[in-house]
Amino acid sequence: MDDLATYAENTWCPGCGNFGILGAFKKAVRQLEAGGMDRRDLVVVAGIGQHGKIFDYLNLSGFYGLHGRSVATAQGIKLANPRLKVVVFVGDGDTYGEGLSHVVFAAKRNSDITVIVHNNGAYGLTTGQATPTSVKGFHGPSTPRGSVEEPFNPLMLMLSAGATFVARGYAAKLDHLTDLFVRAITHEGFSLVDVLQPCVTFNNTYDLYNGSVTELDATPESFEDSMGAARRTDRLLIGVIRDVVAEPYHRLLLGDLRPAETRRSDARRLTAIRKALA
Ligand SMILES: Cc1ncc(C[n+]2csc(CCOP(=O)(O)OP(=O)(O)O)c2C)c(N)n1
Ligand code: SF4
Repeated sequence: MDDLATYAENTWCPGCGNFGILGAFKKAVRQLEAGGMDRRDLVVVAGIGQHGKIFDYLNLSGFYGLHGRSVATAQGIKLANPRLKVVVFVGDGDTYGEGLSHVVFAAKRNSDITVIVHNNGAYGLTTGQATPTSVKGFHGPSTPRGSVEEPFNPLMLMLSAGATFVARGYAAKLDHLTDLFVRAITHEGFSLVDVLQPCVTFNNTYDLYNGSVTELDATPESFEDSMGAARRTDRLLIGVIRDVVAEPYHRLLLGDLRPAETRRSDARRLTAIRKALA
C-alpha cells in the first residue's frame, strides 16, 4: 500500500511531467525517512496551478498558498518553527512571474526552504498562456502570433541572488530527480530545483528534452563555473549546479529560538498588547 497517497482522484493529463515529479518526490521522502527524518516534521506548501495539485495527492501536512505567494508562506512557517523541513511546490508562472520577488529574496537571505519548480514554460491550469520561461515564438492564448520575448534563465537568476543550492532536473529522469530532491531537502539553507516538466497539452517538450538533456558529472566548484553550466544552451545540463555552505536566515535572526514552541499563551499576549497600547 502507498501510505503517501491520498483518496483524491488525479486529474493531470495522461503523460504530464507532473507524474514524474510526484513519483520522484515520494521516493525522496522514503529515502529521507530511511535516513531518520520523521515525515511529521515535513511540511508541504503548494502554489495555485496544475503543480499545486501535487499537495492533493500527497498524504503529508501542508498549506495551499495564494498564487505566487507560497514561497512567502513557506518562509513564515520555517521562521515560526525552524525544526520543520519546508518544501514548496510552485509553477514557473506562479513563482517566476507573480511571485518572483519572493523567491529572489528567499535566495538572498538563505531562507532554509526547498523550492521545487514545475517548469513547463506555460500557465497550465489557465490553458497555456506564456510565462517568463516560455521560449521565443511560443504560441498560446496570450501570444497567438508567438511570443516576441526571450525567456529568462531562472538558474542564472537564482545564482545571482545568492542561492546556496541550485539544481536542474528532468521529470522523465526519475532516479536522478529523486537524488536532487533528497540533496536539496538535506541542504541547510535555501535550495531550488528547477524541474523541466513537459506539459503534453500546451507545451510538449519531451522530444526537445530527450535530445538535449545531459547529466552533469560533478557540481561546479566556483561561482563562475556554476554560471557557465546554467548558461549553456547547446546542451541542457541537469544536476546540482551550486552547493555551498552558509548560515541560514532563521539562525542568523533567531539563534536557537523556536517561536512556535515557546510562544506565550493567548491570554498573556493579549495582556502584553493591552499594556503596550495603554
Ligand atoms: C493572483 C492570481 N492571479 C491569477 C490567478 C489565476 N491562476 C490560477 S492558476 C494560474 C496559472 C498557473 O500557472 P503556473 O504557475 O505556471 O502553474 P501550472 O498550472 O502550469 O502548473 C493562474 C494565472 C490566481 N489564482 N491568482
Ligand atoms: S495541462 Fe499540462 S501541466 Fe496541466 S495536467 Fe495537462 S499536461 Fe500537465
